Amino acid sequence: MAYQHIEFEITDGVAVLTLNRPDSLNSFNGQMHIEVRDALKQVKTDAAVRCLLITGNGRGFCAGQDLSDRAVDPDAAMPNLGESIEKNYNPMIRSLTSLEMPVICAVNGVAAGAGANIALACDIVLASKSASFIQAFCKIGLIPDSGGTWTLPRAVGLPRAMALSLLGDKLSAEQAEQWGMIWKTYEADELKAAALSMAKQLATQPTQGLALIKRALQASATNSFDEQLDLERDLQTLAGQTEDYREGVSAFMAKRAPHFQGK
Ligand code: T3D
Repeated sequence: MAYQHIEFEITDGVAVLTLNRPDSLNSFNGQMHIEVRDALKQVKTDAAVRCLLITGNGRGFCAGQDLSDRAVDPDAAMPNLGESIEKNYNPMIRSLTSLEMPVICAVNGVAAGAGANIALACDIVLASKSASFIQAFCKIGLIPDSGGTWTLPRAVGLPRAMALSLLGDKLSAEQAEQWGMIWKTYEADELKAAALSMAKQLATQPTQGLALIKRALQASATNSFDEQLDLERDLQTLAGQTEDYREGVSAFMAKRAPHFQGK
């Protein structure tokens, strides 16, 4: 598929998906959803891809839904937002969280509405010091979606999640870093290189093991301690059967660098 609103390339085991509607701060229209869906399918099915990096072009990361696609004319029928979420946003978020590889988000500028929560659905969130996060939904009468009502309280605690969601205030990336909502901030001109370097490094690691770590940590949100112990046993069984585990131990014993193949 030829892309109009995203850029997508795969190099050295890393897929880089760049949102590319900078004039509207990379907000999502229907075509962009189709393109992101297509790219995520490639990431999932191409065995050569071992890490995904998502970022945006221009001064914003993503301003959520393109509001110019939403009817506000009093004579027009109201859009069914539930349908939009069911068809577009939820499958995208589920694709990201279930990808069996690390997903890095490099937030290059403002991340508002669904844009903020797409970032929070990624495994490691890096941001430019000039970036910000806005749960903008309340300003237009909506509720946080794209998983935000689940990820945000877990990332920052209920009191902060509640205030961010009810007030719609801008949270600076540096404050988000201090709160532990994201991993790290960088100077604006260093962000993309740092994110790519991290992605390339992760793409050389035991991909299946990393995917199992991701699965275990995600499950911890709803499991009891006992259930989590059982899950660790089961996932460690799987991890212990990978070629990369064998290689990791062999390399350690031989005092050489490991060469992981993601198998
Ligand atoms: O509808 C469904 O399917 C349900 C799902 C909903 C998910 C959602 O994401 S709902 C939330 C939608 N997003 C927002 O409410 C955020 C709207 N944007 C803003 O509040 C502000 O743009 C920002 C705080 C993000 C940034 O402000 P600022 O002052 O830095 O930039 P700006 O001037 O407002 O925006 C720059 C341009 O981008 C501007 O266009 P122009 O005037 O230069 O031609 C602006 O209209 C455009 N833009 C920004 N966000 C959107 C947008 N155009 C369409 N849709 C947007 N979401």
